[in-house]
Amino acid sequence: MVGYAFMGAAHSQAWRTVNRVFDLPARASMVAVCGRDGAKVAEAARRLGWAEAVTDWRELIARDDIDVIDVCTPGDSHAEIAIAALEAGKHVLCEKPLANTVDEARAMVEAAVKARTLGVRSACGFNYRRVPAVTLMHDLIAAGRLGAIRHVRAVYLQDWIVDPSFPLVWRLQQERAGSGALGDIGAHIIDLTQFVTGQRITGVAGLTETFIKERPLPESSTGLSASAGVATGEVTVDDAALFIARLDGGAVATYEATRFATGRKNGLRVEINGEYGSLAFDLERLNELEYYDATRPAAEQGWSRILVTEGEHPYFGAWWPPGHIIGYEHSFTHEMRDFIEAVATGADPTPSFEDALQVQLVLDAVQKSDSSSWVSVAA
Ligand code: SOE
Repeated sequence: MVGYAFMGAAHSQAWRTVNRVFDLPARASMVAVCGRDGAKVAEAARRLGWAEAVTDWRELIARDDIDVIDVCTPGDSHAEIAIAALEAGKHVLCEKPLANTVDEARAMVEAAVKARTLGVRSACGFNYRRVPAVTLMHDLIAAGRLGAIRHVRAVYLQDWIVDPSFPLVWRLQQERAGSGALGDIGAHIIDLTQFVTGQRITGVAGLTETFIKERPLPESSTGLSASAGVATGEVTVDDAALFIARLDGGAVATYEATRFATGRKNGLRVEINGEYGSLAFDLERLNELEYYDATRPAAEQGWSRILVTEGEHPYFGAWWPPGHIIGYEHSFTHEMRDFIEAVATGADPTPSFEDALQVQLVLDAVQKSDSSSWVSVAA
């Protein structure tokens, strides 16, 4: 694994757990973790359960005892690491968004396509697909339970940078992160809604906003927390991004991704309205799926809450008895489960780099459309 901050910790938890919960055709062994600071990465290896710590990712891809490279670094190094790893014959799991630009994402797809012909696999880590309630949402829609999809309504709301004195961490720097709320959390709802509906976004009209244009430079930072220094710097990404979209199956959609939704910590909500009913998911209640079945007699219609913890539900059979709920980290365990199974059986894991490139194209389209078709209202 390359990188060991927030996503590195989440992935490590999943690698530690996956073979203890799921019966799989191969076992993950946590050979080595890489980070630039020798002392810090050694401490992270001990804490997260990696046998060794190294400071140059090239060392990892040169080793014969490593089959998989898990890329958990900021977006500016995804392309270089993933492409080199694929060329060295390593299977690659890369955090989202796939890259910082469409060009980088295209180069990654090219490497992935070449590697695939040699049996070398790759996937992008859109973990929320693997929340059982989200997978169930996908399965119900694929089974035709909603009929034609009319509306997709998706929001991803956070508030961790509302305070203007919160430092300018890498997620707020365009050269490191590519974009702001748009790529970091907007990418999740783009992937999730396209996954559950089976439809792809064909066009968008969007707007982005950066509310706080200058922030103190960080003195230190880990994950989403940081301490501020005295000097300041320019915020070069969006704080919020909103867009409308059309999907190729005829649905229309609204999306909102923001880090300024005061009081909303990690509020990912999606509602799908179809011909025969609706489904709704809220990450803050991730064991539940809301279902409105409009095919029932009028007198019996109403929203129902499915507690997605039955053995019959996606992934759940391997966990606990019904009603014994799971959380955020389990989505990563499921991601590793599916990745290991695909790699070990010679199949292509999903979402592929091609799927992730398509998300990148949507992000790019939103940025390009930003305010370009804006119509001012007369005073
Ligand atoms: C920060 O906004 C973040 O950690 C994202 O980078 C993750 O992808 C998301 O799952 C939670 O929020």
